[in-house]
Amino acid sequence: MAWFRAASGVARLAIRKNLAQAPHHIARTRTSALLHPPTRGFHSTVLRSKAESAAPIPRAVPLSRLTDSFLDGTSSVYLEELQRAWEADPNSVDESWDNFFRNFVGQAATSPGISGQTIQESMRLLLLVRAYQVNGHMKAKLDPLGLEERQTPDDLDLGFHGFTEADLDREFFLGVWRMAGFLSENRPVQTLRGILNRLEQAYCGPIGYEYMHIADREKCNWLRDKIETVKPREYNRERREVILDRLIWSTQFENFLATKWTAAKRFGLEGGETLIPGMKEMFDRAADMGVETIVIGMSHRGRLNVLGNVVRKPLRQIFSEFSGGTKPVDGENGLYTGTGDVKYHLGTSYDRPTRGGKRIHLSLVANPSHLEAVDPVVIGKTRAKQYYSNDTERTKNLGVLIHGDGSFAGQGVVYETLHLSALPNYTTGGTIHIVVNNQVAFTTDPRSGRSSQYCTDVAKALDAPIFHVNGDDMEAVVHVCELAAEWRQTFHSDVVVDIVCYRRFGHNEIDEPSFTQPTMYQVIRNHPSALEIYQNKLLESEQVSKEDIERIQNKVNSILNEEFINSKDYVPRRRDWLSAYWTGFKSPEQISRIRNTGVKPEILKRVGRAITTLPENFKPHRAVKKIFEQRAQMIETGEGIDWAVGEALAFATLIAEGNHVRLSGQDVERGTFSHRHSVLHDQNTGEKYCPLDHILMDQNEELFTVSNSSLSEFAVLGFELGYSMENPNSLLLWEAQFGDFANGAQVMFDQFLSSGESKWLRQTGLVVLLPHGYDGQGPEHSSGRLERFLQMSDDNPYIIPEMEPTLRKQIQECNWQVVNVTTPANYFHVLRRQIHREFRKPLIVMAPKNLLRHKDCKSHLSEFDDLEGHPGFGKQGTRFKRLIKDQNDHKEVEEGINRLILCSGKVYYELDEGRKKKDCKDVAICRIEQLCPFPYDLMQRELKRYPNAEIVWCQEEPMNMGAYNYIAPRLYTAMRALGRGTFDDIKYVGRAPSAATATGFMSVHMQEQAELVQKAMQQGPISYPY
Ligand SMILES: Cc1ncc(C[n+]2csc(CCOP(=O)(O)OP(=O)(O)O)c2C)c(N)n1
Ligand SMILES: [Mg+2]
Repeated sequence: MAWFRAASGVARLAIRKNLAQAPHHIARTRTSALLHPPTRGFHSTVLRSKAESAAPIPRAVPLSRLTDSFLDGTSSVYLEELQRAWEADPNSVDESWDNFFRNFVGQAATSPGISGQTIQESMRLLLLVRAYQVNGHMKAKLDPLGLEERQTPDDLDLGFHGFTEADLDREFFLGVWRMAGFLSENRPVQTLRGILNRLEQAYCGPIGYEYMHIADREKCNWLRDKIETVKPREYNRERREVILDRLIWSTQFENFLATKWTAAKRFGLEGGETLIPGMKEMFDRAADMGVETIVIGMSHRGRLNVLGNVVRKPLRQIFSEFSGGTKPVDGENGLYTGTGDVKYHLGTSYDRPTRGGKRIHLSLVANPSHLEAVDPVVIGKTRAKQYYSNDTERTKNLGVLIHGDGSFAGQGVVYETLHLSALPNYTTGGTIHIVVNNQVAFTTDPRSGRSSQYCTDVAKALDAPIFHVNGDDMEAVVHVCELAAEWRQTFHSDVVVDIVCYRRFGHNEIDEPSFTQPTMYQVIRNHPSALEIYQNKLLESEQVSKEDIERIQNKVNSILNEEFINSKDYVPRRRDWLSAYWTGFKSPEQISRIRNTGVKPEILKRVGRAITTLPENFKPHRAVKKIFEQRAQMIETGEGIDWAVGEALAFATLIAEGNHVRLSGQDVERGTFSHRHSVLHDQNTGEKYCPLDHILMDQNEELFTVSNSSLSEFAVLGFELGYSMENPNSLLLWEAQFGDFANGAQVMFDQFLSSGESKWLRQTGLVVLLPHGYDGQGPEHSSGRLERFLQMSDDNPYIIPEMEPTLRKQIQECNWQVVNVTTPANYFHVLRRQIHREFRKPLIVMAPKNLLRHKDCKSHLSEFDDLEGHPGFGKQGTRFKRLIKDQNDHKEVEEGINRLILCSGKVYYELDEGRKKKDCKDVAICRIEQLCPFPYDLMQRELKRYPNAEIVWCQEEPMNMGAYNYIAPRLYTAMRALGRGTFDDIKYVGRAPSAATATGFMSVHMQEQAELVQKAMQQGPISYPY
């Protein structure tokens, strides 16, 4: 029977092909629209001439005299064969044919009034139903302004399927199908008019459903069942009053702000006010279905309304911010306010009671102006909440993103974020996306803003259902919002609600929209508000009286006025910028103790063994086995610890202390440079083994997470940033494949990482690893763009801050730390330092490439421990070394040193080798391991040590790159304070300024590298740059 299956497969393919061509029909119609003006509604289209129809219409032939196949209308053999096979064994044919024959054969003949129905008609009827399911949304009445020009696809025409008006009152046998929705009803015989009415009502009303792109049959059936219900949606009086109340709040809130602050920018929601009741109903439904916490991300439009009415930020606070901002009260300790941000960017979080009597925790994440950049941050934060609340099913913590139509279609990070949605280490069990689709982006029409039919089309790549809804239809908005919550809680995947609305005023309150959208705004001017429309509807239904409406309006008005009065004496509470997990953490104004980061030798040995031991039957790759044997040896002897082991020891010791460690980025499991091998693959079974999962007994699977990411920088970095902000007891790292690729995530650095604490008082200890170093790999893989991070550092180059260890707040007061570390032990300590302090600060690491295997880039295990007298042990104990002094045993003052070379990163090893080769005994080399904030104290210690030395900054980067421009003024400040010369006394050795980061020719690179080492070691004084 194989051929039957194959044949039916062909038939199925043909049907699918037909359906899949739907968009092409639309495209074709668009071109032909010039010849044939568009017709709307089915009555006019059924009368189209045959010549106008897009597909050939098969002739009707009774089943008994069938000579045509239903597809090409020429032969009955195929069907009869199929029927015979089915009669012999129903399982021998495809399920769809099984359904067909079971429903059709036998019954059609006996059903009254349908004796003339042909098998082709049955098939065409099914295709018609299908067409509505696939394309019905194209005919839905989505645009409140009625301005949208859309072509109705051909396959929604009766004529296209070979029916005429004469068939409308004929009864047709539809069959009883094993499929949810319309076709599953027990009404196998219906008139064509009845069938069409039902389809129009389900698919072409105020909601346009796009779901037939979803491959999963169960999901489609679930939706079909909800969409094709017999009874139209109805809310009872109580529900309607609640919805009305919420719509009044939403509308009055904007009106109130508009009257009190006429010229203030607030990016009002007018025209899209139904968003607020929609969101609230969505959250109530989500809470009914188990959601306890919602993390929200959104941009400017309606943000204040969401803050006030959904998240319930106190109105008095919002109003106080409008009247000039919430300044701190003088003298209150710890009331750090940072630089602040405009009111429509601030975030907040509150507990809100729900309709069902539960409480739900809502947080709106602070966001920058850069549209959609907050998306991955919200998702990362949601994922972190799931981890910390042990929400393994991901049903208690939900992420909700609100987008604009222009930005959803235009910003690439939307796509990058969507693609995280089903990845095991990034999924949050589905995000609900709401698009406030006001059909304009600033002054740009959709026709200039996107190439797709809908602004939401990008989500189709994900199999997410998309519900387009007319934003003027309050109850339709509520319906899809609830449906979205149900979908998310049922299928744990993304869903999109597209609220098609309009923007009543300009882009902001002082903008004139008629400059660019005159006709649209003529319509808008005369268009009633969603509230007026809903009030009229309720009055007509007689469920709500005029008095009821007035009562609610008066209540809302009086609360708004009361809050306005209260806002005048509003005193900000101590900023709760540190949520529960952050209790006890210090603000930049409070001194935080500097701690040691060395670890007891026995713990180092113990975790060292755990990370180098593999299960007995595990068969790693030969080369990996060798690496692990060498690692075990390093731990045993304490000799020659390399970069990867230093890093693994940092992770392992932090895990042993109960911290969560998560490293993500492209290919981080093995490591781009094949050095990390944090996940091993059994060469026989393919099974994976991650040694760092086995530090503790019964270690939680996620306590250590290392994960290869999708090939995105922007979204993945944003995700990790959001994740890191949830709980300080975690080391979160994002690694770029090569440092230069981090520029794809530049927005995250500019808008969040470098400035988030200052703008929004949110700390993060995120670590960013950027492979950097000049190895002759060409212009693209040499530079992590160190200069950019340094340029964004906010430490004042001309002021030396308090450097006394017990009073030092230098790092706390700086926006981030930038390091270029040169030893495995120092890398270990800088990572551990991220956790062992009472504040959190981003750490940018220029990560090495050739040092990963460099013979001299090794540390001894004693540099990691906390034993007095051991090499890492300084005055206070074992810590990260911000500056590494010359490795020759120099005394406190070395008058014989004629040159002090200051450098950072791997060039140190080349300089050291050059010095040895030339036996330059009068040259000292110091490594500045922490560039930002600048280690003034240690720098001055070294300057004093070498009173006669010429001071040289040596870097391998071109002069306009690397650390030179950052170091020079700070070094000068340090020198000036010691009376040690001027700016001109800082000699530069490095590459000349350049547009490209590096040469593409290996030979040129080698020559340049040799020259700079040679110059640094030259006999006479260095005259460059003059
Ligand atoms: C990445 C980015 N580019 C440009 C802007 C400037 N800008 C602010 S709002 C806006 C229009 C947004 O349109 P849409 O997404 O439809 O939202 P709406 O304002 O219509 O609600 C633009 C271009 C921005 N904030 N971010
Ligand atoms: Mg818009």
